[in-house]
Amino acid sequence: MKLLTALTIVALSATSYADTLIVTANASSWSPDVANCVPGDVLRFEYGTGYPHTITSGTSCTYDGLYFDEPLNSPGDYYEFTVPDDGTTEIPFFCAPHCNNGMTGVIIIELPSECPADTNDDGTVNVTDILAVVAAWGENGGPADINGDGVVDVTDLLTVVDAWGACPE
Ligand SMILES: [Cu+2]
Repeated sequence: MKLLTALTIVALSATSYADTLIVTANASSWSPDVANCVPGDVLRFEYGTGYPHTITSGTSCTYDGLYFDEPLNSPGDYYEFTVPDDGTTEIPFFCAPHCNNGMTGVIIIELPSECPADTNDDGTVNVTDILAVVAAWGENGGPADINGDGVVDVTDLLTVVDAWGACPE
């Protein structure tokens, strides 16, 4: 079982597929103004057009002092923010000069499942999940692609075996 655990850890740790999402500062809006992402993704806030902007975290047009407050003054300016992996699910942001014109947005962070090997979400990792992995063998993605690496294969099977039993509450 130690070997299985080691293999699973290797498989899981090799599966950070960070994306970069561009958020553009327009004259008085962000596009997109809702940025859906997962922890580890990079948000790249870019100057697009209009008068100088800022990318500032917080609500009610007030910097929260938590994440960022950076200028986006002219073409070529950008600020990159790595989405935190601390359980945060929402980070509101705005542009200070244009916040009152509605230049606001929000980062929505989808947290990873606590029990990814539970392919059918019934609260238990059991033979049903083994069968789901076998049935989806070789497919690209889907719930049986437990480690999210784009293919259902032996690492997913090992993850099921290693997570056998009830999911953590
Ligand atoms: Cu602005």
